[in-house]
Amino acid sequence: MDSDVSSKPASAAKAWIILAAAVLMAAPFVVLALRTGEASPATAGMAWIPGGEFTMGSDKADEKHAEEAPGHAVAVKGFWMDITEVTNAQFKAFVDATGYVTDAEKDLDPRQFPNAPAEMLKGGSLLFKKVSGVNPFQCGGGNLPWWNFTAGANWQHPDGAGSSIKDRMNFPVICVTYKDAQAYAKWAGKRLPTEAEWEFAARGGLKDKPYVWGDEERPNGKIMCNHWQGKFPERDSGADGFTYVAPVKSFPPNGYGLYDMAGNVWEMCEDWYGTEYYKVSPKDGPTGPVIGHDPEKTGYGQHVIRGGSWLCDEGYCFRYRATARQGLDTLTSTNHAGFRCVSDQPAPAKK
Ligand SMILES: [Ca+2]
Ligand SMILES: [Ca+2]
Repeated sequence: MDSDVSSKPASAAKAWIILAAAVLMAAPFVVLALRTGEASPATAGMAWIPGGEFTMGSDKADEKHAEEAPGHAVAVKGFWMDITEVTNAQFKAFVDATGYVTDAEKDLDPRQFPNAPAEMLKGGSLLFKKVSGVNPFQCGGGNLPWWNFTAGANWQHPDGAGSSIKDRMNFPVICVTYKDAQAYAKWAGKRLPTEAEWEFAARGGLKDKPYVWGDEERPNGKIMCNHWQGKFPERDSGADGFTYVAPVKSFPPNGYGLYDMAGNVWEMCEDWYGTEYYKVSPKDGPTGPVIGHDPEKTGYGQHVIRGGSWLCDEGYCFRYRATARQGLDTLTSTNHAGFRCVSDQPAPAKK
């Protein structure tokens, strides 16, 4: 009995000593991490993007990519950015913690869409399917035959009902909408990047380069991102190693340590999409047009997506370039668009 009584304070004291020793041992590493500007827990998996002035967009844009012109001076403040696209594992953690249900998992309200056929009101996403004998340049607007609304396709079942992400936890989450991306960002204590922040970060410290890695599309013959090789939308040779979404970090990072800023999946930005916005954009911290309504395409507006995807070929899309931009219908989820987040946590201490 005596030994029991005396051992309790003794073991408690021992535990405290071990704890204190652990804290003391860890302290130098914490101090070192702060000094060298490494991420704190709030910025784990993120890189500090220092901010600065740059030329956003390009004066060299051809008529197929006129929305990238004109090149114009923009300044952004420093911020943290996820080094990868948000993965299925990360998105699952959010859903597990909150019970969040994505847009693609919900049926639409027929009162809200009285003219839509019943099959279009089921929850689902747009999935890409190869099509033969089509000239993509002759397609446009709502007539893109390689997109198929697939009921039952959502982030957990990205190839449709019965498919699974079990073996794709390090792939970017897809089949989510802008609203889903915003909800994730809020839960994570982060936000979506503005389009200007995204482009500044994508350039990785390089100046006026067409690609996020430099001047040449294939330096020394090497394909630098996950995109489409071959005749779109018919045949993808997969010369880059992938004919679908790739796991994040499958290609080298840019100058800021960010992966897949070109290709893999398009990345949603906070801004509404405006094809003419660069003509009127302010210089300091632009946040996009007030209304991104594009009546040619949709009545519901579009948000900016950046970086291109595994579906971008060299001839038709060609949007795995630093200045490329596109709009995505705000209510639409697809299997070529995801997102990454940024954070306004304090800048790392100077070395
Ligand atoms: Ca590919
Ligand atoms: Ca990407």
